[in-house]
Amino acid sequence: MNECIFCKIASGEIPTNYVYSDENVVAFNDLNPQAPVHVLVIPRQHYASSAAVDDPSVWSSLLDSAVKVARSLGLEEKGYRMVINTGEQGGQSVPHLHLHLLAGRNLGWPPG
Ligand code: DGP
Repeated sequence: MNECIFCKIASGEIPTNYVYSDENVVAFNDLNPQAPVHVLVIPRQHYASSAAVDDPSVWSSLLDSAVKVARSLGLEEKGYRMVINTGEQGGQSVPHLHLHLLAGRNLGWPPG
């Protein structure tokens, strides 16, 4: 966990411009954006993935924060997508729970 890149972003060890932050969550722009808006929302506490979450309040703070970010960026009218990749087949590459908030173009469905 000491080597977790998202823990370092959440703690401030890696300086990052937060789009949003509170006591439970930080949000910041994805390094490799897949849409004009691509924000990652993460809990400050380390969970390796969605499968590791054992406290329902993690979901309320994560989702509530993501909606706040969407509102603050004015995304409600045209819409947005929230994605949580989990595990190998889910396409997760960083083992710290994170929610992708994507917007700014028509997003295809189904995902690849
Ligand atoms: P996933 O594939 O769902 O685990 O998404 C991980 C995302 O994290 C991917 O879109 C790239 C992004 N990412 C990885 N390392 C960093 C980083 O150091 N800073 C930022 N801002 N984003 C990162």
